[in-house]
Parts: sequence; structure tokens; C-alpha cells
Amino acid sequence: MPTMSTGRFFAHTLQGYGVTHVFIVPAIFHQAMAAMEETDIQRITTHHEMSAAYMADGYARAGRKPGVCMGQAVGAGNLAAGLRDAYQSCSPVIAISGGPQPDARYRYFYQIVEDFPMFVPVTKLNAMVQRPHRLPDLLRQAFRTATTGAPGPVHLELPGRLGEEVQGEGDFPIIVEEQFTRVPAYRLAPNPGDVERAVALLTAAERPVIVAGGGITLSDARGELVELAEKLSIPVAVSMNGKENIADNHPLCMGNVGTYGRRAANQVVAEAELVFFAGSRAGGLTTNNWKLPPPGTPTIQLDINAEELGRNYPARVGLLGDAKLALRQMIDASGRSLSRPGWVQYCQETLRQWRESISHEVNSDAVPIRPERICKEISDFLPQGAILVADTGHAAIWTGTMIGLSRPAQRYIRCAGTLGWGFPAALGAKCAAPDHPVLCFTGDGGLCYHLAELETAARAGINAVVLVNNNGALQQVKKGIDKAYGGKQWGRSKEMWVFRPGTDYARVAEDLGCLGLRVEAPRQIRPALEKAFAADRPTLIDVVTDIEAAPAWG
Ligand SMILES: Cc1ncc(C[n+]2csc(CCOP(=O)(O)OP(=O)(O)O)c2C)c(N)n1
Repeated sequence: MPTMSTGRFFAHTLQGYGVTHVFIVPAIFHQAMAAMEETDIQRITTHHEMSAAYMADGYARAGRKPGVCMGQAVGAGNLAAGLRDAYQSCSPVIAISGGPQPDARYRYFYQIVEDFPMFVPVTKLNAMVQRPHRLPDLLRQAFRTATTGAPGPVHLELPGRLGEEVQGEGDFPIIVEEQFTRVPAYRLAPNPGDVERAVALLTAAERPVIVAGGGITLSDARGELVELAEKLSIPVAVSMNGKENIADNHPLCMGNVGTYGRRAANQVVAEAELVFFAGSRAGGLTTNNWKLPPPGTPTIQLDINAEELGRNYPARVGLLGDAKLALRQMIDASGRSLSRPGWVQYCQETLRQWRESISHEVNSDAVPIRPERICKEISDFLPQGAILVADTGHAAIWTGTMIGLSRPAQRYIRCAGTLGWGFPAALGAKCAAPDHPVLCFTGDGGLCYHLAELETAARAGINAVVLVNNNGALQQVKKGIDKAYGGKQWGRSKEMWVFRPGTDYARVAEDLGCLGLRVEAPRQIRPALEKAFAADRPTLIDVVTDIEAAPAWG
């Protein structure tokens, strides 16, 4: 049997698992990086390990397949910090770092501290590859763990600051376990008795609501979700991770629910008599800290992970299984189609009233621009198959509540809360889906975290478009600061949330090799979007907006 270096083994195994990009800050596992020349894998060198992790995360979510990021030991803590969002969003990211070798410990070895524990709270599996011959089985385990059950991040620590001590020669056959190249790795069917009980409850209820979550997205079950909702005539609210699963103009779509949700969706979920959490963990953001629906409301919950069933709301029925299969079985188990004209009309009217309440801002011609108007322009423009990536805070609220995704195959990928995640994640998403238009919506505060990745996008030809809601401030924190100041602005409170005025991010983007477009009036938004997506270049659209504009939330 011919021997092979661990570097070649690593590169060819990743290729076998369908990995097309690795996001790295050198120097790490040089032998593997060099061996990638023999494969089609692109090495994307980033300006920070956190952005490498975010790119791998965006890649994983857009491609529903593992994303790989790597950094040497001195950057391992940064890499770990970058996994937080992936962990919270069940994203299959595989992070590889260098780490201390036995000779380095307890002697002030250059750059070395124990980074390994930092990965514990943000991974499903945190493993040390202590010898070269353990790389094959642990690498396969990394793919297996990342893609199965509720997917999530995995970390492998390679021995040596640069992972150099994992380098070696051996008899390493390349084994690719096809199943674990994608999410979901397996589709497990729920118990038929549970399916029947769930359908019976939904059929009997007068005011049921479905809350569709990220499990529907991961399972690619949007078709089944809509079919079931239509058959049983049940309004659908979505979590942030579930937003892409029902067209915004569908008569049963209420939009997103929770702390960052639409007031109308919140009202409908509050008044529901039965809530079906479909692929939703009923977490704090989706339920506005377990108030929506009110505690005590009967629920049904569908999840791939048994320990989630009933965690936040005791479930009348817990459906354990893959969302796509479970919803299909529910469709088959329900008899003839139902109609609930009273409840559905009530929900539709509630939504109509909410839309009317925001129509002034949505159609506003004001300068500086209202963010609601940007959302309207994006809703009108965004083509089918486009992927919208949202940063956190107001960027999540504006896009979640006000951008309507009504065209086929549009997707919505959102930040779980780590400011600055959006832009690098959008670059990763574009790497996974190069034929799809990718638009990132971020605030200027969020953009500035990883602004330097504009250079990465230009260098690597990652043609995503980033739109910056440039209000010259960290607007979302203003409310809390004002409150602490007794409801008034006095003293130097603005130090904490207002930036230097007049920054032109379009110019910054141009200097870093991208196309930069500056927008100062509402009528310029649409032409800028058109120009950006026609350019086939990494593009930044800098939209100058009202510093005081804030969405209703909380
Ligand atoms: C890593 C991290 N630090 C701090 C926060 C708290 N935070 C949430 S939104 C926000 C301000 C966002 O500013 P910007 O991106 O400019 O958007 P704006 O609120 O101005 O629309 C901050 C600081 C966070 N979510 N994540």
C-alpha cells in the first residue's frame, strides 16, 4: 500500500466530502494547504479568524453542507469566538486550529495558551488530534457529528502551533461517507401514532397557528410546510431562521414572530388556541422570552432532537423526526382539506392593519432615507433564487419584518446575534452558491467589524453585494442609553453610540478593490441595486439613512 502524507490525505478527503472552499488565516497545516493545489478547493485567506469562521458558517447555511475554517494556535481563540453564531443556528461548521504540543506546555512557549476549552460551549464535538494516525477517524467523525441530529460546529485541534505535528506519512485510505457530506445526513420518520395525534389536535382546533423554525430550513421542507398549512387551513408564523419557508404574499403567511417580529404575527400567536412549533426550539427570540404564546397554551412540537421536545412549552404531542418526512406524513394522515374562514380572515385583517400602520415609512421619500423604504425597494427588486443575509440588531428587525420574500427559491440567512457576522457570512454564502444573487443587509456598526474583508472579496472574486444602512451610529443601543440617562440626551451620552459623521463606505469599498455605490435619496436605491447585481463584482451600496430611525421591537 503506498503511503501518503497527512496533508494530502486531508486535502483529498475534504474534496471527497464536497468541500469547495476553506476559509483560513495562515499559517496552519502547510502540507495540506499545498496539497490543495491537487484539488479544486479554493483557499480563501481572510483578515481575521472570526471572519473565516463566519464565512464557513454562511457557506454551510447556504449550501446545507459542512463549511471549513482554519487558523493557527494564536488565532484559535478568535476562531472559537466566531463559532458562537453557528452553534446557536445549528450550522455544520468544521473548525481546525493549531494547539500546544506536549513539549510546549508549562514553559512559556511562544504564543501558546490553552485555547481548547474555549471551544467547549460552541461545539458539538471538541477533539484533539494528538497523533497523525488519528487524523483519518477524527476527520470523518467531524463530518458525522456536524451533519447529524441537530447539526452544529465541530473543532479539531491539531498538535503544534501551526498544526505541524500532525504532519506525517502513513497508509491513509481516503474514505468518504457520502451520507455525511450534507444536511440532513439522514431523514428519520416519526412515530405514526404521534403523527395521527398531532393531526387530530390540529384538525379539532379552532384557532391553530404553525410557528415554522430553522428545522424546516435545514430539512428543506418548505413545500411540505405550505402544503400542510393549506390543507388544514392554518396560518403560519415564522422564526427568523424559518423566514424563507413561506412566501410573504401567501394568504396564510403572517411573517416573523417574537422579539424581532411583526406586531401582527405576535398578536396572532398570542391569541392562538394551539401552536405547532414545526422545527422550532421555541427559543427566547422566537417566543419573546416564552411569552408568545402565553405559557399554558397547548403545543405540538416537531424536532430532530428528542431532548428539545417540550423544553420550553410542555408538548401535547412531541414529533421526533425529520421535518420533511414528518410533515409529509401529516399531510397523508389528514383527511379532506379543512377551511377556517373566520380565523384565517381575522389573521389576514390583523396583518393588513399592521402593513397599513407602517405604510407611511415604507413609502417615505424622506432624505435622509428611512430604512423601511430600503426594505420596500429590496422586496420589489430581489430576484428569484436570491439569498438575503442579515446582520443582527436592527438589520435583523428591518429585514425580518419588512422585506417580503415572495419569489420562488429565495432564501433568508440571519445572524443569531453576533454583530458583524452578516458581511463575512454573505461572502461565505456566495462561495457555496455562486450562481445565486447574494445580498447582505447590515448596519454600519456591523459592517465595521470585518470591513477589511472587502479586500478579500475583491481578491478572491466573491461577487456578493452588501448594502449598508449607514446611519452613522449604533442606533439600536440608543434606547437603552437614553433610558439610563433618564430619558433625555445630556452630557456625553452620544459618545457611546454615534460615529464620526460623513463616512463614505462606497469610497472605502472602491479603495479596497470593490465597486462602491453611494445612495442619498430613495429614488437612487433601485438603480443602485440593479447596477450592483449587473456588475458581477463584489459591490457595496452605501445608503445614507436617518440616524433616528428605529423599528418597534421588544
Ligand atoms: C458582538 C456584539 N457586540 C455587541 C452587540 C450589541 N448590539 C446589538 S445591535 C448594536 C448596534 C448595531 O449598530 P449598526 O450595525 O450600526 O446598526 P443600527 O442599530 O445603527 O441600525 C449593538 C452594539 C451585539 N449584538 N454583538
